[in-house]
Amino acid sequence: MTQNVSAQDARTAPDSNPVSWQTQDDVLLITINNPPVNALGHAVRVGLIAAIDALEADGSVVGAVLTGGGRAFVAGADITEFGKPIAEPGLNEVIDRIEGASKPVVAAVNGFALGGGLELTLGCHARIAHPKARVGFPEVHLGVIPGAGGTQRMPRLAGVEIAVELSTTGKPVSAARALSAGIVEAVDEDCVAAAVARARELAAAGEWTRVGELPSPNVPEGYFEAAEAAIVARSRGQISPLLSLEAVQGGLTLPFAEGLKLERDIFMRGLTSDQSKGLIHAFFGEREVAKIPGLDPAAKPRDVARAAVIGAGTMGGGIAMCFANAGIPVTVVEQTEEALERGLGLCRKNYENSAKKGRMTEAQVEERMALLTGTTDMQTLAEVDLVIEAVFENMGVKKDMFTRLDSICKPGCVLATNTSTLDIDEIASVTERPQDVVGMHFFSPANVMRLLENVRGAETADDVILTAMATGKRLGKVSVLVGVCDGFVGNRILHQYLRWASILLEDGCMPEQIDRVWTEFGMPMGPFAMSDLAGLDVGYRIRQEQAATRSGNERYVEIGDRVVEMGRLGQKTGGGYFDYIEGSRKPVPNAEVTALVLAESARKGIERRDFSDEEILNALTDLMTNEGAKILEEGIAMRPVDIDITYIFGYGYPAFRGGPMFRADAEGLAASLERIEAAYARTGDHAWKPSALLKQLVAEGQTFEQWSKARAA
Ligand code: 3H9
Repeated sequence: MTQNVSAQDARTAPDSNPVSWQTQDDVLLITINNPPVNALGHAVRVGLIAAIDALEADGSVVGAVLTGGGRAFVAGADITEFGKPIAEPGLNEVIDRIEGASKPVVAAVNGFALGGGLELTLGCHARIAHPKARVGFPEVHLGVIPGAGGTQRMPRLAGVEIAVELSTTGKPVSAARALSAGIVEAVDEDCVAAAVARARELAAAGEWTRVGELPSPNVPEGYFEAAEAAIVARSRGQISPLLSLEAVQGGLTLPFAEGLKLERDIFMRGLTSDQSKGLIHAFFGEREVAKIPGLDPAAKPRDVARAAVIGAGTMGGGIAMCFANAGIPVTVVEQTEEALERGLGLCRKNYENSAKKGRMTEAQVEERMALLTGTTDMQTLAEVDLVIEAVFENMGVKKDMFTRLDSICKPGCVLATNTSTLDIDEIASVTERPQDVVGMHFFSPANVMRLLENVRGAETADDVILTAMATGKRLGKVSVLVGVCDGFVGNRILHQYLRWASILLEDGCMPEQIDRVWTEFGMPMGPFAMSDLAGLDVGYRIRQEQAATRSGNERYVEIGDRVVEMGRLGQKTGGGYFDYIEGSRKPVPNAEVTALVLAESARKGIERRDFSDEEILNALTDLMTNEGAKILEEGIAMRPVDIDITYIFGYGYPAFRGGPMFRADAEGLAASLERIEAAYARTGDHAWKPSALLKQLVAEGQTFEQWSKARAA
């Protein structure tokens, strides 16, 4: 017997058939088929209720197995339904029906069971996972908490520690870990067959566990205080992890039904928060940036079976590791054997450190190293499908390199540059194939940072753009496509607020105040600690080179140069703007730097004044808004969401604020423009020249998002 929900549910018969069931002798096999990830949308919930009705009605079956079609069990609630009125039945009602069924229901967790998907398994009477399954509560990443009993059932089933870990970090765990934690009772390659057998066993025994009826576990004294302190320390102002903790803790002393009510209230607090709106924007934005409007629909990414990276420095080595990590053979080219040995040695050291920390096995270290081939012979590049140049940031050097690549690489090979500032079109102009040239700007450390800024030149072919985007995906990156300008999207905006942070120093602030404001906002570090981490000498050298041509009209702050001349180059020399106590990355104010800041203001005859934290935050974020708007009006970024995702994944911008453009919309563009215009009138500085787009949007009463949607329509 095979049936589908649409044929039989009276409440609202959906058009599609996302839940089907069939008998396997005396067990009903219920399958959720709602591609791509089996989210628990309304039709699925209706279908599940109908399936349980069928289980109850069919006297020939003794129990049921619940599984997912495709690669997912269930990825959770349907996030597109968030914020809309809930169409009955809700997920709690579905889980309640399963848990209260008169016959046992066993979950065969065939793939990822996330959020509501994991909660659905907790309503079942036993869980058996495929070895590749992953389970977790990622709700915190959307600004909410598990809202269908997860914070109440998980502690009862597997204990408070794992419930708190899953629901406050949002990180999924493997089937093996789920087994050892007691979340699933077995792991089996054929989890469906094992679940069928288990359902029969439970039916024969005539008893099974309803997790909601288990007693609350005991918790060691002081556990929640310690957990709260740890969450506050790592979540940088994000509230959802604390909300999850509150739900777990609150439920322990309540009857189960009361615990569910508490969880629901806290879930709604999360869902109606601004943070949740920002996080949901970031979730969909991460996926939207992969979609490139306007490309030839027939264009397909080119095959990349073998890649090469030129330069085995920190950047080149990191990029090469990204390829090895993705299982793609990669050739690393250097000028000398020594440089090659040093570079590959660093890659090995990096992998071995990961192995020491238990993040990979020794065998995996060797597997990855085997994918990295070093050479000093450029001719070997004739065989590769994609080359990424990561040599010294100098136009002459890059042009020379691209001339050589043009003569060596096979037709159709993608020629990419990792430049962070230089004009891709000028680089492409030295080749006979500018259509094959593209920017692939990795962020340091390249093997860690998620962002990949792909840069489209004037002549870059559509299939080359798609190759850069697809390669980014294979490397596990979030790729954003941008256009050519100085600094592209990320560093162009960064330059504006770093420069202004220095001006604020001269006008009355100290590095520690500005950095504190920025970290309290949710950034991982302030502008000065970030400069110290990157090293102050590179910027210094560039500024020295630019000195002769610098416009006298641009305000130039010399504090950074003086810090370097004191021998303070940043963390690598033990200090820069700040001191760093050995073994710690925590910045500590330095008395000499404080004196230097005061002396520089005095030397320029500036009367220092106090700045409120709000003034500092407004200055830095208004500059981001204004520069972001200029980037949009020039077409360098296609959509505001491209800027948001660039900042979240490349610069650690707090995802709960949705990104700089999303936040600007939420805070109100009119107020921001008013401050920008006032700053421009006061300073005349080009950074504050109001963006024409920003002025237009304020005049029309529109947001960036509305403008973007209207253009896409
Ligand atoms: C929850 O469960 C709340 C409950 O506790 C309580 C409720 C009362 N809904 O990421 P991909 C789309 S909260 C709707 O590229 P992958 C996604 O937008 C939920 N859509 O695939 C994309 O669409 P498009 C807790 C969803 O293989 C497409 O599916 N769960 C959902 O790289 C493919 O996605 C989560 O937070 C969804 N839940 O990764 C899990 N999930 O093609 C969120 C995905 O149009 N999901 N889509 O761009 C994920 O983490 C990943 O999608 C997953 C697959 C790991 C599952």
